Amino acid sequence: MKKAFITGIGGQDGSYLAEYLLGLGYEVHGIVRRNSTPEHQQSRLDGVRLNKNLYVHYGDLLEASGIEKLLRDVQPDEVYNIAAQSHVRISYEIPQFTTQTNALGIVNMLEAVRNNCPNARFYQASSSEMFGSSVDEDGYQRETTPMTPVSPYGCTKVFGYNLVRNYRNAYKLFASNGILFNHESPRRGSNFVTNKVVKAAVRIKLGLQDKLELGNLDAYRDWGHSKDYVKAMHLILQQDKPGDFVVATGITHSVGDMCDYVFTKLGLDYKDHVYQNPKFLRPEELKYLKGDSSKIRTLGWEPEYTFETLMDDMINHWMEVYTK
Ligand code: G4F
Repeated sequence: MKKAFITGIGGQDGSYLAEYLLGLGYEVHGIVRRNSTPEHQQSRLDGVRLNKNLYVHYGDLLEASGIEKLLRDVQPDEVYNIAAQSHVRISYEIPQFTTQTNALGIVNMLEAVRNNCPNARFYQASSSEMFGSSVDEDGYQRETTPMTPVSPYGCTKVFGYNLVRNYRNAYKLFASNGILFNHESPRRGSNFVTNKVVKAAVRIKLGLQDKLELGNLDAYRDWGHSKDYVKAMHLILQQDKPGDFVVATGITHSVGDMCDYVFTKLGLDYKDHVYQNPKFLRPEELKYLKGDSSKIRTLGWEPEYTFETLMDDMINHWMEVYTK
């Protein structure tokens, strides 16, 4: 039985990845940070909580000795580093915490692997936010596109990406980067724009609120479904050699287009309900993302969800929450 170790197992990607790996017959270990409301902390794992092959431990990327001990005891075959301070706008409010978690955290993880399970394969959750203001002439970002990040979060992710490449070359670790474009689902935190919009639109439809405040409606994102993207993470670690892989749908929509799709689907006009609040603008905005994922598609990865079926999944989720 293969063993996987997942940081951030309680999050959107971590929980879908745990379900996927348990389904493939893995023994899955993961860490969650202690907080004062344990009822909510592992709610995304409700579907697999009783699985006898799932082990959830307390841990933190910044608690290096704890990570070292866990990896020494578990001896995983695969390590997925998904934990992060992942909210871009909030990274401007807490840049030091973001840097510690996302940058020092990856140092701690790579050192822990190197010292305790050097044959484990290591996946790093790198991000399209690393590209920042760079777009190739044909309008896509790909593995070769220069990285010019435009947020504290993006800068920390470039650091992690580079360190993974450095440890791969210096210590011959099997360490790979998945450069994932935005990926969403009903499990997305509702302070990210897709779930914020879908949840509010459903509440407006049901008469539970009447307006929605957003930031920039003109930014473009390449949105896929997290369920498809965790399969790419696993695939990246099944290759003969480590490497760096863009994971994206190749289709981009503006935030305004996304609002239009969601509100129209519910029989509403978003222009009657959406207002701009400067509080949700960013000091520097990443304006445009569209990924070329040809490299991973040659390995057999293909998303099952489209933008429309992704949004429909989220609409159905919130409808169920508010009408059951
Ligand atoms: O949903 P978002 O907050 O995602 P963002 O900033 O693109 O980051 C996500 O994707 C990255 C991959 O590229 C990940 F690395 C990262 O961890 C995270 O998962 O914002 C999307 C867009 C932005 O342009 C933002 O300015 O939506 C715009 N937006 C407009 N109004 C808003 C809002 N975003 C949020 N969160 N809240 C708003 O009210």
